[in-house]
Amino acid sequence: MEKKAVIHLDLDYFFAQVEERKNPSIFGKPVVVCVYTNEKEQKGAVTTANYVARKFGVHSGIPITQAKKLLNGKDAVFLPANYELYEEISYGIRNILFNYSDKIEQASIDEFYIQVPVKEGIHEAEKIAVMIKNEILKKFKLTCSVGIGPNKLIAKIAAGINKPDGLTLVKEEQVQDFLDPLEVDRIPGIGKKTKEYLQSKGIFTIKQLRIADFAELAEELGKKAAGALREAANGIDNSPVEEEKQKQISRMVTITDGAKDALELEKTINELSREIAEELNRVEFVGKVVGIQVIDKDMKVYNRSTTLQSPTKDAEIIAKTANELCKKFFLEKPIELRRIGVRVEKLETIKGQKSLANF
Ligand code: TTP
Ligand code: MG
Repeated sequence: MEKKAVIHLDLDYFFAQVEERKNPSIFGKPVVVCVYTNEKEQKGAVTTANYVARKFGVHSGIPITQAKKLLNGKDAVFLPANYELYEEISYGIRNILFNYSDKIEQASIDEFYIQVPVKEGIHEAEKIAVMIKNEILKKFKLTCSVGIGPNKLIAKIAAGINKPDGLTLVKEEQVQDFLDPLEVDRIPGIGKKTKEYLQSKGIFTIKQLRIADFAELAEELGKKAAGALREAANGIDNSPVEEEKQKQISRMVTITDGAKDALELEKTINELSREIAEELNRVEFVGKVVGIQVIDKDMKVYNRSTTLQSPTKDAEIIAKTANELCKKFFLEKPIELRRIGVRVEKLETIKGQKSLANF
């Protein structure tokens, strides 16, 4: 059987880090990203805070009023959450990952599992993780933390060990030594309540959980929950990386200074469209939506798309549609372009389409 490793990737203080990149002058200050329920009274909750703010006790979920008290006189910056931007970046990161593996599971807006084949050993996965980290840093100027392990559980726990900008590799034979000294709430799913319950039984570390009296735990937590805890404490996790069906094919390039005029841009778009059409042909898909992604010099991301009359894999149709979108975009927003991408979405198999046509 082919050997595999799992990489878990989690962006560091995601919303707040994006805000720091967008506005470098706030770097170094406590930054708190908020969702306001009442704009006037500035009430609501903290979505996340950067590490400077966390030092003062601010974290996800606390009321904004409490964060303001904790950061009183600290020159803190409170910003409203800009979900559209975070979604765009999340989408861009997901696209990067598809260059390294087609087995990707997105677990949240800033967390991904990536399954990679390793023939020679898990160090191959480490190399891939380093390349991914570098590419995310280069394209989005964002750091993330990655964990590499024989399964999803170990990869996820490992990713949380050295934040921010961490990389933690756990080989199969190291799993138990890695887990044993950790506190029980490193296991995903163990929240405050379970932690307190376990502590009341004298169970603080994963090792203590591993050797605890299972019958006693099962009696109080239920057999299923206790069984899950025991498996986790032993580093066992057989859940697969839930591969999503490929929803889109996209290509993107950085625009150098020489390629700023419309004609050069058109050539670039034609080339990207040709590459996408080749890929569509290879995987035998057609797509109904053609989109462009435009990133400006400040990293701001814009997406525009059009639904076609019928699905296509034709380079010329893709190019024509993308060029029209692009012209329209620049008329409406004359930005300084850094990167341009073309994508085809709402993919369906050619076979499926044929049978539909036959029907
Ligand atoms: P997390 O990855 O949990 O947190 P984070 O990226 O801010 O920090 P860390 O470095 O510890 O990974 O969540 C990702 C984003 O999801 C976070 O930036 C904001 C949002 N979020 C909320 O809106 N509410 C919440 O309660 C949590 C936990 C996160
Ligand atoms: Mg995160």
